[in-house]
Amino acid sequence: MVLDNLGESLRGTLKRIANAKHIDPQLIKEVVREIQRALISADVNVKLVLQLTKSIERRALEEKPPAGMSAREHVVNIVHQELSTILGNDRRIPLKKQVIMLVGLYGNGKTTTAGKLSKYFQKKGLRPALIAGDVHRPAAVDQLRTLAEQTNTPFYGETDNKDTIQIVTRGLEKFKKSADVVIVDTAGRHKLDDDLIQEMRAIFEAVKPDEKFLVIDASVGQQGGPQAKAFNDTVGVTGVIITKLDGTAKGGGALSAVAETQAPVVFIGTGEHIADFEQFDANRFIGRLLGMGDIEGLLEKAQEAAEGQDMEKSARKMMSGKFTLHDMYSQMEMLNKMGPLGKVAQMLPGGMGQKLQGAEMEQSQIKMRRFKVVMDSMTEAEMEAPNLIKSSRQRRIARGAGADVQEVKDLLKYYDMTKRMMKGFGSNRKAQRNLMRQLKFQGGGP
Ligand SMILES: Nc1nc2c(ncn2[C@@H]2O[C@H](COP(=O)(O)OP(=O)(O)O)[C@@H](O)[C@H]2O)c(=O)[nH]1
Ligand SMILES: [Mg+2]
Repeated sequence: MVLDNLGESLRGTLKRIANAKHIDPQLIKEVVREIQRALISADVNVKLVLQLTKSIERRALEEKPPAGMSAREHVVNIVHQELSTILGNDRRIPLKKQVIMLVGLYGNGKTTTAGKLSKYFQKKGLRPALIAGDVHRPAAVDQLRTLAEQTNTPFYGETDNKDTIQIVTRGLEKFKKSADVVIVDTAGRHKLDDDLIQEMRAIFEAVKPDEKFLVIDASVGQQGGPQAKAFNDTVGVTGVIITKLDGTAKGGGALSAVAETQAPVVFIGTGEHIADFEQFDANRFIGRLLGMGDIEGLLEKAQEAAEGQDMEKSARKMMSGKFTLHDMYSQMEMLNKMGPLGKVAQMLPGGMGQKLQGAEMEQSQIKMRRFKVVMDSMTEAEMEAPNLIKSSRQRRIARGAGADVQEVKDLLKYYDMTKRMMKGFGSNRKAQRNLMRQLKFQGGGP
């Protein structure tokens, strides 16, 4: 696996957390030190490592685990989140008709990557084609032709022509109809010099590629950062492909340094063979490093724990007939989260939602937002027992919310109506089940 050593030490560290009887400051300190060691030996920038581990330590000591999450899971989750911020910065390439150009320094893996990309798109059901735009070395055209044959990809190249733009233009014309994704390989240099910049710019202008991928060899380590930045600043890249992540201890350096430049990593190369190539998904990548089978599940759990449980609890409470302004408030938030009001309203009894349409719907959404502002200037006691709110309190609340008294009255009227409706709803089993199912589906509770 990529970054084997890093992964091994991180997994070992997380195991310690998982096996610990309790999470105490001493353990967290040790764990943080281990993570530091692991990252530094994977060549991640020392300053970055210190920042990251400080943040892990602080959060692990200060933040309370969200409801439904154990202290251990919480710490693991923090480690994952913080690692994602330094190694993660990905971008998904749309599966559509497009022209992709590969740029980068000599020997970094452009031509090989062209072949790998072709295979990748084939697997996704798209028709790729390859164009050889490296005219400086005769062998380059043959190298790409061989890759094209290996992958059964239509190919265009000219061996006795030095005019890259002419070649590429002809190639594009040839594949206009017959290919979905045209991949253009280009020449490199030993460094990013004026000649290379000129050539890239001229080709960009002629080709107008949808994607400009910079190919970087992971063994440059932290130098990958300045390289990505230099290319990005001079010609603009839409994605970075980091190659040779298989054979180097410096992979962590390259990945984190590139992430820092804000240029998104789109693919990684993990070997010389066509198949040694994968889409870069920061979350999954880190999950694998940490040896977590279902990191996504854990992340979702973290989010839902915070939101979902409250949602379901308050839904049950509302239907039981106990219904305060607090409940109405969270109900409004819940409806917001559940998306289009219309869809939710349709689940309500008596089809009362179906009458709300277009402008009316918008109106009622604005009104809800206003209501929340009004409720924000109520006291706890008033929220719990709205019948306390007589005219002098109404005036005070209105003033506090920058509303007029009528709005407060409207809110109270709406509250009464909702309360009555909720009671009715509570006795309607089928609608109840529907709502609970929907809450669960939307990410509510366990
Ligand atoms: N181990 C490994 N080797 C790679 C990878 N990608 C490319 N290479 C090798 O790197 C060398 C240079 O690759 P090439 O595609 O010709 O680079 P270009 O000059 O940028 O076109 C070749 O020997 C490739 O086999 C990779 O992901 N892993
Ligand atoms: Mg090449």
